[in-house]
Order: sequence, then structure tokens, then C-alpha cells
Amino acid sequence: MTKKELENKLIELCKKNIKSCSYEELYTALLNITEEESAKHVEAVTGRKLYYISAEFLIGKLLSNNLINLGLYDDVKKLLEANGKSMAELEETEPEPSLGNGGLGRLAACFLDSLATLNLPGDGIGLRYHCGLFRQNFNNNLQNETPDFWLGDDSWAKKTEKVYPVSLAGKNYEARLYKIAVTGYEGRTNCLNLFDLDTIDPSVIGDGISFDKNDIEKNLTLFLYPDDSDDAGRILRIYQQYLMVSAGAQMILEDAVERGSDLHDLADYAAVQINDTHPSMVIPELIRLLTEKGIEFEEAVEIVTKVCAYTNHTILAEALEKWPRHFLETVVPQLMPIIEKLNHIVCDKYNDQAVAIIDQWQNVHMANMDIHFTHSTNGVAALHTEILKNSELNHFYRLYPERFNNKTNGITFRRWLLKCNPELTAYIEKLIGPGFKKDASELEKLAAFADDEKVLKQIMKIKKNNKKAFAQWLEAKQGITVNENSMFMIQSKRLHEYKRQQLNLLYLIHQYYEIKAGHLPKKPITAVFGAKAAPAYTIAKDIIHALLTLSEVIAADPEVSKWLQIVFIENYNVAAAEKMIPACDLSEQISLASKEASGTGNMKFMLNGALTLGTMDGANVEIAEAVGEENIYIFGQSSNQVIRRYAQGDYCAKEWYEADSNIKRAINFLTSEAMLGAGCADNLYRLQNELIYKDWFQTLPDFNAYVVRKNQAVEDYALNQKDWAKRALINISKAGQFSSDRTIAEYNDEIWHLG
Ligand code: 26Q
Repeated sequence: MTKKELENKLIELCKKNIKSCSYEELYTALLNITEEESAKHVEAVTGRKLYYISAEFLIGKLLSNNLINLGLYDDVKKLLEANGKSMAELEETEPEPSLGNGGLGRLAACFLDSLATLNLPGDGIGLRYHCGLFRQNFNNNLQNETPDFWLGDDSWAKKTEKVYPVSLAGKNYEARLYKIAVTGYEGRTNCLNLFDLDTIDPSVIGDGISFDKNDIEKNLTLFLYPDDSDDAGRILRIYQQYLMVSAGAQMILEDAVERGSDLHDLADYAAVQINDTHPSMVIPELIRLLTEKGIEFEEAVEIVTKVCAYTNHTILAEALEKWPRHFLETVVPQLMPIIEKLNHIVCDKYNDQAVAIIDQWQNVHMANMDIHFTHSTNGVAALHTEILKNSELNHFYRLYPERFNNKTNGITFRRWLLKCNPELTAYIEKLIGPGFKKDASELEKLAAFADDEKVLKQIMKIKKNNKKAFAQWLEAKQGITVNENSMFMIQSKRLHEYKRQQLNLLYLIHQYYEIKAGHLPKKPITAVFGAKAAPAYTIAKDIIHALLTLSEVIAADPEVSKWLQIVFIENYNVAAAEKMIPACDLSEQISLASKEASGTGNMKFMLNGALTLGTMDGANVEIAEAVGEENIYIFGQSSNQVIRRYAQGDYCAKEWYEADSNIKRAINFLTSEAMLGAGCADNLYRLQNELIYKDWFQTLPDFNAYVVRKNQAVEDYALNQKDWAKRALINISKAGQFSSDRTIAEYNDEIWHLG
């Protein structure tokens, strides 16, 4: 499409000249143009097609991304600017589809982008939630949650005439299919298939995000479930999962038959990737449907095992889904006999309770079913996969060593470089040509410029500009002014104790004391947080409260606030991440070693020229290997030390608290007069007790190492900007291996064999 054609089309759709259009009108018109263009790249599928089935697709806003992938972005931007309109304001018009909690959902979105870009036949299957993850606001330094409706009149999710019957608790429902086009970068167009009921009714919503949990017809797809340890209403999650899985399985079979399958050969037509245990019921559901169509049970099991593969995203035992049998008996009675039979097969063969699907307390272990009845189980970073093999899933690894494999996560460079950091993208292109956009390994060519002063200066200047842009965005959004000349250290990810935002909190209190004592940092510091806490996760919310309260205490203290500022981004989401990541100097990846399966934010920051301060956990290990120890700040216990400490069961936080005056001082400060003056005593005391008497994620043993490494980073940053820029450049040049294009190519070569 030429620029002139684009202009004519816009004018035709809006029925007036561009200058007099509102942003809403422009958005709608561009959405239509984008859809028309992307439809031209839909390709017929022959052979094996992938279905990536996931309860979450954290796709984020789509307009700019799709325009970039279709090669229309620059023309649209110029056209708007020529008519006095800005792309940034246009983007504000689009509601963000927050259809995921965090890493797992965002990974699914990156994978769809890479599949389409690599010209592979691969669709997503998920749910069309009416509200994405809750909207977060702060009130009295506390998190509040409100519903986040994202479906306006013009949504990317197009309603189809296709409906599938789904039986839930013995009642019949109709799952309607909606489709979102997934455009690849100079590639094909695939599809994200989302299912929904026609009968959803937002009037069942009460205060905040509470709603009447009883009326399935009205509430089933109303909300995305927050990553939650809360039991209340969990049964509704089974309803959601089965709606997705049953409609999805019917669609997969129908699609295969249409393309010539006799179902015995289903594996030649379909590959199903199960994204964590949330869609695990697809296994018994496919078996059920195949036997219904006349295939013998044993053969159906064999077919499904060949078709399906499973990805594990967590090492936290408490996060592995297990459902009380009576839940499943209530919601999906048609599956229970099949799950029972699968369990018999396993028990007869192995006679080992540790690998049974149904345990002695009548809980159904979804991950166990996945490992037995798929041909591949993968972890999401090298360390994670090793821990699965050697400890967490060792019983299974011994049975099926050949099924276990690693697929280190990745991110799409189209959104996390081209879209969010156009200035850096243009500069890289000037240095090494455009090849890196589709072949990320070409970033290596940047290493040749590591000692080129002109290049390093420009890298620093771009970072400076991105910090300025972030500061303006923050000012407009939250009315907060930050010092653009300070060092920006950012920790943005879900709020979880294992991710240890509380360790960062203790550091900031420590700094507060140091500054008070006249020990000034070498450079002013701005500590930025972005994080949502699950509504029922009490301690996570207490950590948010403590950080907001500390931020207020520091802001009110002119002696300290010149040197230290804490900023908490309200309602962290994909759009916010796109503003924060390019502006970051130091990326905080400080989970307790062995607990973060991979992390993907770590990759995004690195790609945008931040240095990492991190533990040897998840993909940090691979980042450290890639950039070398002089280009990263590593600290803390190793995963082996942590695992040993847990095994010994002798960690006593109180001893660390008593033995170290800095730790004691920092923890005591939580309930100081200053903090109690600005915050709530209940929350602050509860967090303090948790740290002294429990500290399940071993914050205190890593405290001193963290302080030392972080202060080293501040000093290096302050004293030698050129060297810092050089190390940033090396980080960018080594980021190629963390492209999701690489990840998807590996999945395809080793698991899917598509086409
Ligand atoms: C479970 C039961 C009930 C309600 C919610 C849930 C639930 C929802 C979401 C459990 C887990 C999740 C999300 C997990 C997740 O995002 N895991 C992250 O996956 C990333 C991609 O592989 C990794 O990089 C992160 O390390 C991992 O934490």
C-alpha cells in the first residue's frame, strides 16, 4: 500500500480530511485498514499446524505493532504528523488488552509474533475475557483493584458465526469463536482464536472486582483470574479452562478433518503446545472426542500423546495445579472416567505414588497427566530445566529422560526494540544495516563498535532521550517529577515474595540511613517499581504499601530526596513497560536463585541497553554467560546453596536479623515513627514480622551482597560513563540469542516439525 493509497483510504473511511478527524475516528479507520492489509497475508495450511493453547495471551496494544509488521508504520506516522496529529496520542486511544498476568501470558504473545514472522502455521487458542487483569490504583499507599473493560465498539477480536457446544456441570453452553489477526513482521498472518459465551453480563460485578460467582452463564469469561493463592472461587477457573479446552479441541479436529485427516493420522495435521497446566484438560478432552468418533481408547491415547507437548513455567510446588477430584466430578463429569483410566495406566505400569495422576487424597495432578501423556516436557531456561530434571520432576525424568528438553524463553524484537525504542533501532540500523530485525544474531556486529567513542556517546545520548521521554510520560500520568540526571534502576514484574521486591526495599532504607549519615551515593538514584499484587496476596500488598510509604517519607525529607527517589508506576502493564524499559540504566533481576523459571523482562532491559543486577537464576545465568562477568552485576547465593538450605530446613531469619546491625536497622525502620506517620501500622508490622520470623525467600542472607554489588554499579555508572556505555553496547550486541524467533525455531525443529 502506497502512502497516497493510505491517505485516500483514511479519508474515505473517515469521510473527512485527516486534520478534522478525532483520534477515535483515526484509530477506527486505521484498525480497519490494518485488518484488510493483514488479511492479504493469510495462507492456506497444508501439513502440520500448531495450536498454542493458553489461558493467557498478554498481547498489549496492537495498532502500532501491526503497522510496523505490515511495513505501514512510518507512512502512517508521517501522514498524521503532516496533519498535526501525533502517533503517541493515537496510541493512547487504544485500550490495552491485558489478557494475562505477566511472563507466561506475554511469552505466548511474543511466540505468536515470531510464528507469523517465521512464516510458520501456528494459531493461538484462548479465552476472550471481558476484563483483563484488574486495573490498579493507589489510595492511601494501598493497592485498589477495579475492573478493566477493554472491549469497545471496535475491537481487534472479530466475532464469527462459529459456535461449539460445551457441557459444563451437565448443562449445555455455546462457545462462540472470536478471531484476532496476528501479523508477522514481513511475514504471514496467523490467528488468535478466543472463545466466549454470548450471555456474559457485567451487571453481576459488585464492589471493585468482586462478582457473583454462581451464575456461570453470566460470569464465565468476565475476568481473567489473577495469579492467586486464594482458594475462593477456584472452581470457576475449571469452568473457564474447560470452555477453552473443549471448544479448542473441537476446532482442532474439525480443522484437521477439513484438511484431509482421518483422525488416525491427526499428528500429521496438528501439534498442540500446552502452556503450563492451565489447558491440561485438553488431553482427556481430545481423547474423549476421538473415542466418540469411533477410535479405540488405546489408540486415542497414543494419538494424543503424539500430538501434545507440555511447557512447565514454574518451580514453586504450590503453583502446580492440582484439583480436588470432586471439583472435576462436578464441572466435567464427562472427563473423570477418562482421567481415571489414564491414572490406572500409570499406576499399573509404574506402581509409584509419586508419579500417579490421582493421589491418595483424591487430588488430580495436572502436571503429572501432562508428562505421562505428551511426548515432550520442557522448561523455559537452562537452569530451570536442570532443576526440573534433577529435583522437582526427577521421578518423571527417570521414567522419560528422552521427553525432557529445554527451550530458553525469548522476546519479540519487533515490540521490545523496534516499537518501544525507535531511536535506538534507527541508530543500530545505521551501524549494521536492517538485517537484525529478522535475524537477531546480527546484533553481534555491534561489538565492532565497542571502543568507538562516537558510537558510545550516541548510545548515551539515546538513553538520555529515552529517560527524558519517560520522565515526561510519568509527569503527565502521575504528576511525579523525576531527576533525569539520576541513575534509573527499575524493577518491574508481578509482585511476588520470591521475586524479592522486599530486598530492594531494604536496600532503599539502607541508603536512606547512609544519606542521613552523610555517606552520599556517587550519583542520585531513582528507584522505579512497576508491579501488581494478586488481590488476595496479603504480604505482596504489604510490600507495595511499604514501598509507597517509604517513597512518601523520602520525598518529604529534602536532605534525602536530593539523592534518592522512589517511584511506583500505577497500573503497570505492557504500555507502561514500553515506556520504562528503554529508559532504564540498571535492570533489577533479584529473585531467590532457583525460583524464577526464566524471566523475560531481564531480556527486554538488556536489549535496550541496561546492565543487569541479578542473581544466578532463570535466564540471568544465560545472560551472564553471554555478556561475561564484567558486563553484569551478579550477587547472592547460588541455586545449589538455596536448595541445600531448604533441604536442611535450618534457615532462621531471626538469627540474621540479630547478627547484622544493618539488616536490623533497615527492618526496624519499617515501624519507625516516620513510616507509621505516613503508612498503616497493621501492614507495616505484618511485613516486619514476616521478615524477622519467616523470610521464606531468604532475603536476609543475600542482603549484604546485594548492597555491595548495587553500590558498585552506582559508582561505576557515576565515575565512568563511557565504560558504562561500552558495557551497555556489549549487552545489546549479545541480546540476539534472546529473540523469540530463536526460541520458536527451536520448538519447531525439536518438537513441532510444522508444515
Ligand atoms: C493458577 C491457579 C489459579 C489462578 C491463577 C493461576 C496462575 C496464573 C498465572 C498461575 C501462574 C500464572 C503465571 C505464571 C507465570 O507467568 N510464570 C512465568 O512464566 C514466564 C514465562 O515462561 C517465566 O519467564 C517466569 O519466570 C515465570 O514466573
